[in-house]
Amino acid sequence: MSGLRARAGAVVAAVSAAVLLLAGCTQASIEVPEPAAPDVGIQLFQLPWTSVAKECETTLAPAGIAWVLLSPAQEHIAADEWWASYQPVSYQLESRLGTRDEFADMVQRCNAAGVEVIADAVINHMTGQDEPGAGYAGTAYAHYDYPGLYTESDFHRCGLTANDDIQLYKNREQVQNCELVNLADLDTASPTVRATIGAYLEDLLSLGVSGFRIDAAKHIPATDVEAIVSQLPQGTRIMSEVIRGAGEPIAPEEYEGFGEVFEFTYARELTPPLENGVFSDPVLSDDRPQQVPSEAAIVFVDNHDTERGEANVTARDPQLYIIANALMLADDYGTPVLYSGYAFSDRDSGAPTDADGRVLDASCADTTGPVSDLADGERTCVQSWPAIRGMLEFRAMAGDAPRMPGVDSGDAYGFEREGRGVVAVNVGDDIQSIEVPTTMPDGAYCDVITGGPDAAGDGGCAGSEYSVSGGIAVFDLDPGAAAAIHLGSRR
Ligand code: ARE
Repeated sequence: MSGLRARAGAVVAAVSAAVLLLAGCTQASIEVPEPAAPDVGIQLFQLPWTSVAKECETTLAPAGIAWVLLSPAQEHIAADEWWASYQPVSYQLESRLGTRDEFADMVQRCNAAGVEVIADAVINHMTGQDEPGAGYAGTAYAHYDYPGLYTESDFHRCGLTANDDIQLYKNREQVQNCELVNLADLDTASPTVRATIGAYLEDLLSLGVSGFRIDAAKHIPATDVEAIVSQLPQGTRIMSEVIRGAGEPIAPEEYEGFGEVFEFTYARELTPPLENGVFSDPVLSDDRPQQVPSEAAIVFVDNHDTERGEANVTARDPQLYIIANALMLADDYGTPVLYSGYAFSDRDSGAPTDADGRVLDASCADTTGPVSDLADGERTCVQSWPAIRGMLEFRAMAGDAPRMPGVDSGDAYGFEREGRGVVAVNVGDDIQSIEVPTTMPDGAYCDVITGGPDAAGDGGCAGSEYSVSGGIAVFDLDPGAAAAIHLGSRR
């Protein structure tokens, strides 16, 4: 926490200095509010612990990112595919992403930099292989071998009765259809299994992590997840992965009582207008009938599953990706988590490894990108993109200011965070002008997506400049452009 406060303080100092520099300019100086504490997270997919530590220090903390979501840390099957990480064989912290010591050092360094760590906890299942064998990375099979491993709860999800359960329980062939992609389901109703999972989560907490993504939470009854996490210290952050599915009986709302949930509907509603140019409030505003309340929602443009599946907008189209992320970061719904992965042409391909199967270190430059023609395995490094950095600043400046109704003009769309900032995007093929009502003071503002105020501090803009006059912000946007101005980016 102290790191977060220190960082917010540094931003205030920088902004005040900028305001002082305005003396002598033609624009009257304005009072710039204190930026809000960072709340945005980032998923660093399949990044080794040594590299995560470095990113916390060199890119995440400077960008004002509050927390990092890791890939699973558990010992897992030996396989080249990235999803080997989701087939644990033990609760030891030894994986292709690093050793226990490297994990502990990473958490300590991230925390020291003011970045909290959220571990990806795979507690629904162990590996899918029937017998321990040569395919395993390690030798600890104790949990896989538990009697009562196969949960009855998943049978109920398949519409089976208790009697069916008893029969099916004995027949591995038949139960497989009720398990998540043939993975050996843990009996999370069992006190022994709960205690073992609890001990694993406590172990991670003892190393300094702040909370957990509960992988495949939808496949664990909410009461079981609650029973496990309620034993953890107060303040442990819990983010359940419960993919909302049309017509499915298990919904994220069941998991809201004891933490946050990933709200998959957000991206599903955010991205179609970006492709067809038809924006309609309130789809992008506060009134979101298909979504959990804002305080329970973790929102994202894509993640490691959806960039290989349902996501229409990913880093493969950087321009549209910036637009989507800009709208998400500018908005007041949910807690955003950015996604930073690697380029691939085969959905199964793991991140590049050394001869021993350990994922290679990778680091992102200070501020650069996006690079649109990445080779397979190269990292997208969204945390380094100046556009993303600018939007994180915008979000800090917007604070808790209300999100005003959106306006559209042709293929352009924009909205204000009342009195604090305005964002506008153009998803069409032509230059588009859009006027967004605002209560921001008249003046010339630097667009923070194309670089914000000049680094030289001479009152100029590194990129585009837009003006506010008489309660209207006017943007002339190139095809595929996004723009954002805020009180701290006034010239
Ligand atoms: C792999 C192979 C399988 C094989 C299995 C066992 O791909 O063919 O049967 O191993 O040998 C990841 C990969 C999987 C991989 C698995 C284990 O994505 O391909 O299987 O690791 O190595 C549902 C769940 C949701 C889950 C998604 C993938 O509800 O929880 O499926 N997401 C998490 C992680 C994944 C991970 C797992 C869970 C498993 O984020 O990365 O799988 O730990 C609708 C439904 C959703 C459903 C979704 C996709 O939207 O509403 O419930 O999500 O479709 O099917």
